Amino acid sequence: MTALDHPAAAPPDFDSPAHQARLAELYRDLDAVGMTPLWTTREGLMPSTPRPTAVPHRWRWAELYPLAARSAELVPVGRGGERRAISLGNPGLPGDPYTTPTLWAAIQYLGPREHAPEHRHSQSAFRFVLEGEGVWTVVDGDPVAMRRGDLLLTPGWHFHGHQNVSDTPMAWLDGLDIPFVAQTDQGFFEFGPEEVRDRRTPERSDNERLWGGPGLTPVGALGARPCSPLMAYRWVHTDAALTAQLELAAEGVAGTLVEPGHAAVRFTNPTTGGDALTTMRTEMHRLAAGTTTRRTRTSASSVWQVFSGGGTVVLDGQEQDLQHGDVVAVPAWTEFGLRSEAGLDLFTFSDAPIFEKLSLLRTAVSA
Ligand code: GTQ
Ligand code: FE2
Repeated sequence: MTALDHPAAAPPDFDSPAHQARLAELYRDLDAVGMTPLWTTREGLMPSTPRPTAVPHRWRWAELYPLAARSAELVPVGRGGERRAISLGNPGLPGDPYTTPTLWAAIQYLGPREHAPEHRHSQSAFRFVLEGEGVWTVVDGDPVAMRRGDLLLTPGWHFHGHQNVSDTPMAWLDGLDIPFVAQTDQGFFEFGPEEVRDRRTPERSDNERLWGGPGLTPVGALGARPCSPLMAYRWVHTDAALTAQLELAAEGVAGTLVEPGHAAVRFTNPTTGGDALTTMRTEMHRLAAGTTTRRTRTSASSVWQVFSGGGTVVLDGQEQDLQHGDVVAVPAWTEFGLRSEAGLDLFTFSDAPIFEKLSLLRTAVSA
């Protein structure tokens, strides 16, 4: 007898009560040993395009700042809590203080003469200064001034503490990869000394003296490093670069802008030309008056802060107006566009370097 001699087995009657009962039993038994069938979960696990739980969201600086100031009246800054930093939690990720699944954006506030103790962690961090001055952040013993428009880096595992040497409070935006590091179990943390070790307040930090010359690499320190050795990107340089891009474009020089009316610079690691930090991309964008950008999507998630001017952000077709200091969360694959009548400067950071390194990053232009 060959296999062909066997009559075909009658197909089971999938709708019969007996079949349904056995199926329910199967699902219960699979669940009991922690087995999950792909056929019931494929669409959620493997969508055709990203389906973030995080939602597009805008926070008003005019609301954030007074709340941070109230925290300073009521909560001291010191060992344990470490920082008077208040995260902007995405409404789509309730219960987690995450701005996107990978990024932490927070407002940090230091009152007059206050200091935040030194520590180090595997998470990478930066500070972007919307307004004010008077705080020095001490990175591995090197005091770095924080002033309006500056981007200050604290790459992973560098000791850092902040001290306000002035008689006025100062607040700024912190960006960290806390959610990415937490969700992948990569967190390491160590306390440093309680007191900020170096209370000098130099105009220029050691790292800026060594690495801050335009296109000048110290020959005694050649070689690629994963993170930028330059800890401060000063507004005077950022502003001049954006101004020049728009001026040159107006003079007819090709290839200076992202698109008409839209200038941008990326903060880079001078030893590689790549991103300044390993896990976060940082950029400053400028829209000339009367500019509407094209609409794009990317599988990176990002956060934007209005530095100056105002305008409108379009997130999956929904418009939100933007004012001084407002912060916007843009989840993966959200259609994103900007518009400004009077001109707009925006700081932004994203998790793009992570996904670029893994060949996962995708970008599309929709209009
Ligand atoms: O300034 O060192 O927003 O360690 C979160 C964690 C800031 C900081 C934050 C931190 C810091
Ligand atoms: Fe820190």
